[in-house]
Amino acid sequence: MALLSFERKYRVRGGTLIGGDLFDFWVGPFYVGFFGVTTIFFAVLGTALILYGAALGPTWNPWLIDIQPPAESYGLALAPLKEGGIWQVVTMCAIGAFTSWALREVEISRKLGIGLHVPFAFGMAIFAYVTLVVIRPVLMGAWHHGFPYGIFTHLDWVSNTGYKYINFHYNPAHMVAVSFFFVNCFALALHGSLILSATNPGKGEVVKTPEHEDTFFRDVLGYSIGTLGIHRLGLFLALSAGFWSAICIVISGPVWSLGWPEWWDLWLKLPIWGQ
Ligand code: 07D
Ligand code: 07D
Repeated sequence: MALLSFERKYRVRGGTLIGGDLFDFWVGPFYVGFFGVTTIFFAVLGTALILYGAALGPTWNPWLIDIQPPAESYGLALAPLKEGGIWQVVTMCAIGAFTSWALREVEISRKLGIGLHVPFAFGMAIFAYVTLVVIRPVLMGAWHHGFPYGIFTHLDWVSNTGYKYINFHYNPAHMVAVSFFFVNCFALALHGSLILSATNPGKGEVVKTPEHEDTFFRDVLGYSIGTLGIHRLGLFLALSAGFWSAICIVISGPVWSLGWPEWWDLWLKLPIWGQ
């Protein structure tokens, strides 16, 4: 079926979460919906505030523009716009825009009658972001602990926060998260190359079936996870990377405030070494 006739069949009203038919229409290829409108609202307001913050700052160099969170003395209170308040409103706008985008994905999935896997997956990225700028700062008692919005300054934050815990590599949840990121790359390399090897043949050759793909892995490893299974595994690996990232940062401070190398001293404190 040509893409356009397929789209015509599925471009029907319904499936919205809020607002009924009010924004249930398309503009060109884009579904609008209530959450499309709220996404645009928050994204435009947030960007305008970043531009305002940039105008107050010393540079228009896009790499160096920097919107800092409030000083620690403001705790969990609202700060004046020019003293971290911009960061606070930008954070609200970012959460508003990301959540609206996820809910727009839910509405589109409902219209198509497909699962909610895509919004769920994006939800994990939102969870990691909210952990960095809301959950951990709240647990530590000050918005100050959120990361600044700037291409280079957010790198400074990651580095400084890492060194506060002496060697962030010793954070066990960071180890799990990093390993998941690495295995994602490994899995995508295997999956992408396998699919291309079977479905993008040389001139004059026929496209091969999934049986060929399964057989390749059975011959190599004795087992093939299968066509559906590989996507389940891929989603699990990707969500795990984001999940363990959120865990590794939320425990840094609220749960463990010493250097991460010291955490491993628990080994020496195990009762089996008892005096
Ligand atoms: C490829 C999907 C497309 C997304 C892209 C990002 C913006 C920001 C903002 C002008 C993989 C678009 C970027 C809209 C413009 C202004 C003010 C996803 C893809 C292309 N980071 N980070 C980058 C964000 C955090 C870290 C690049 C966002 C944490 C390190 C880009 C967030 C920590 C490095 C960027 C966020 C952290 C980067 C490329 C939010 C831990 C790099 C991103 C909302 C997670 C790399 C100069 C990329 C770099 C980089 C954006 C959060 C660490 C600017 C939007 C606080 C160590 N980050 N980041 O490709 O080159 O992602 O930096 O949480 O080395 Mg970051
Ligand atoms: C937060 C992004 C959310 C994005 C959203 C969407 C837009 C729209 C529009 C494109 C989570 C944004 C969308 C803006 C764009 C258009 C049109 C993703 C988020 C909602 N580390 N480390 C991690 C490694 C070191 C440190 C995570 C490796 C050092 C700290 C990951 C190494 C020290 C923190 C990771 C390494 C250190 C982390 C990041 C190697 C510094 C965190 C991934 C090889 C001296 C952060 C939740 C992530 C974290 C984090 C990997 C080294 C410190 C596991 C591979 C030793 C302080 N590090 N790290 O979280 O866990 O993605 O954040 O050396 O806070 Mg680390």
